[in-house]
Amino acid sequence: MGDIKRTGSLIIFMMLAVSAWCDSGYKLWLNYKHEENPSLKSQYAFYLSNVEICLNKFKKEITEELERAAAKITETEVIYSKKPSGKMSENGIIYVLDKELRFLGKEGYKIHSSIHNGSRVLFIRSSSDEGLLYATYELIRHMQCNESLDKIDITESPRHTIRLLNHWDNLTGEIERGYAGTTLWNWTKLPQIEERYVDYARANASIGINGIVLNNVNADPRILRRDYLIKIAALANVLRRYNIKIYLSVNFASPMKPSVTPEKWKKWGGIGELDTADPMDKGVTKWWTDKTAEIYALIPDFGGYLVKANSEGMPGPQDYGRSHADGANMLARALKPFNGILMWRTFVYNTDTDPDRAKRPYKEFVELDGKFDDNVILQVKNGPLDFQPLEPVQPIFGAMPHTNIMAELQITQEYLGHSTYLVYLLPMWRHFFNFDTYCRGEGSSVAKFSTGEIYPSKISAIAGVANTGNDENWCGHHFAQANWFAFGRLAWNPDCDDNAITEQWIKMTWNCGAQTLTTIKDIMMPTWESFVKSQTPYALGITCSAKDHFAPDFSKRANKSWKVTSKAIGNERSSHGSGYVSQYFKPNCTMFDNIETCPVEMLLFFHLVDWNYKMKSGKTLREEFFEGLRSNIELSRCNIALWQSLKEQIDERRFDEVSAKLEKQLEASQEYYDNGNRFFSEIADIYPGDE
Ligand code: GCW
Repeated sequence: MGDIKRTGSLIIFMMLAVSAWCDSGYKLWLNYKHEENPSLKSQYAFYLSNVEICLNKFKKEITEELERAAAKITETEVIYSKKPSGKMSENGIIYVLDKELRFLGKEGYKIHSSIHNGSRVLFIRSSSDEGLLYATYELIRHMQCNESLDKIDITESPRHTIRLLNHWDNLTGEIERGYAGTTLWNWTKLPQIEERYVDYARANASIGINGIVLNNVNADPRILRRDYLIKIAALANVLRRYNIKIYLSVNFASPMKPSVTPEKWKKWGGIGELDTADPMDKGVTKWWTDKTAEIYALIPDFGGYLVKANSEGMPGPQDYGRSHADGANMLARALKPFNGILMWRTFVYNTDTDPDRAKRPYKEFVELDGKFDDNVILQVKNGPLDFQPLEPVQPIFGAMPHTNIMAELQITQEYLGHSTYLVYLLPMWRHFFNFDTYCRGEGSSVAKFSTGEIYPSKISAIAGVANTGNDENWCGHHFAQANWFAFGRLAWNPDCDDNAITEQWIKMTWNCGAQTLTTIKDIMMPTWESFVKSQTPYALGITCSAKDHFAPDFSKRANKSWKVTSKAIGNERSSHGSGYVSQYFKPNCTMFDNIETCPVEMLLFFHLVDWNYKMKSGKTLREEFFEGLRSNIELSRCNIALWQSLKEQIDERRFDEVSAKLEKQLEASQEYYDNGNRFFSEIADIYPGDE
């Protein structure tokens, strides 16, 4: 008997040890864990022992999620109340569809506890099924974060109506700028469904994402072929269960016969029968109308199209002497009868437009204000260049009052160290959202603009370029999961509290221990600023290699992306230079124009500055600049030590994997520094430049 007991305990011990070691990060922030605090554990169990869920279209998903959470957090089963609605006589949770809450919008909800018939009841109310789904994740989040439910009183509604992830996944499997394996979409097996799709949908729903663009903006026309559409429809059936719509990136030349596709687009070909993709051609219009109807017949809640046109070699209306508006409206009209939207990217930088690349998107698009149909949204990258570690806000935000505009942020770390560096992007996005555009006078922040507070008639939407792949932990780096999480939470509400988001992520992903919380926050918070100082000091511009956007290549970028001589460094975009500053509203244009009032972190984006320029710190630019270049090395070292201090608090596998990443990051930081330091001290000092 004793032996059996011992063997049993040994097996349990081994299972626990293996599961502790085996935490692969697959569960992300939905990593439900046993609640350590006995009084909270029994409180949660108490509520979960009497749950009444009204009929709604997500009832199955809500039930399953509550059960999954209960099994781990409280280690109990959810018990469902048999009483009819509102008649509950013991502690419990009641889900109510409540039309009075319509003012919270289609996805808003309320969670509040109250004494009801003498019992403590948690009411989850929404005027919509969607709200009940989102509220469930909020409720579970509270449990994961060790918060009491007894006095809970939350009212929420999303500030962007459309909250998207954009996948840059190719049909061939690889992901453009993806650093976490290959695509999640198994095109060979689809329409067969994999469990991973459900987990992907759950993760997104838990942070409020309600749409995904499935494929790369460098779009392969084959995505619109019927065989692919059938596969996509199967995927849509899974995602719909979590309130997620599918959108597709489409290639403007899709209607063309492959044999007539011009040489420059040969890479793609077309999938149609036409000799042209001219948006004014009747055959082209009909092709898109028919194709769109075919999609909606298969996927009735299809979201719409995303288009990259006349950019980096992609076909577009300008190839036929037509404007962006002509191209966008033609597609928007095909989508209109089905309430679909057309997202048209403003990421263009044709050299003929202006010698200063930063000026090009604004120059091409702002003059088209008012010319786009009402279901067209321009998708605008946060900065004027290209997802650099730091750029000023793209001046198109606020400058097109008669056009729908949405921001495109990048979650995947294309220019921010791929999945080798731990860089937490929330502070970068905060910088973006807080910027005051002054488009309607003071207080016209990007957050207000983006959420439709400034132009309320506009569609409010936001997109983040996804950092997911088929790596077991989804994002390549366990800490890159934080960027996916933070993006979703900001898309839901760009004014939410940064500290709260960060703490939630840490508690949900790792554990609620005080040491874990403070140490991980200390690790994450300075990472973006440090990265900027080392790789894009004072918003200088691109410093990495053109090949991979990772390795350092200061010398190749010098005097192409930015200027440097032995006397000065930067970009002259003031009124004495390219005049880019004039694209901003007053007083931003004058603030950026004057070297003394230009925000220091943006100094080299706007000005060519003498190396001996006195900075606010009292040091010269040269001194500060060189110090900054070292910053990633110092932070990497410090973060290695901080992480090591958590050895006892973190499960073994994830601990080791993060340790290995941090070591790699240190090596990469050293290499970057050496390249920059060598270039600036040995070359720039004697560099003649062109002055
Ligand atoms: O920065 C560039 C990237 C391309 C990307 C492009 C874009 C999808 O290097 O890989 O293409 O931006 O945003 O269209």
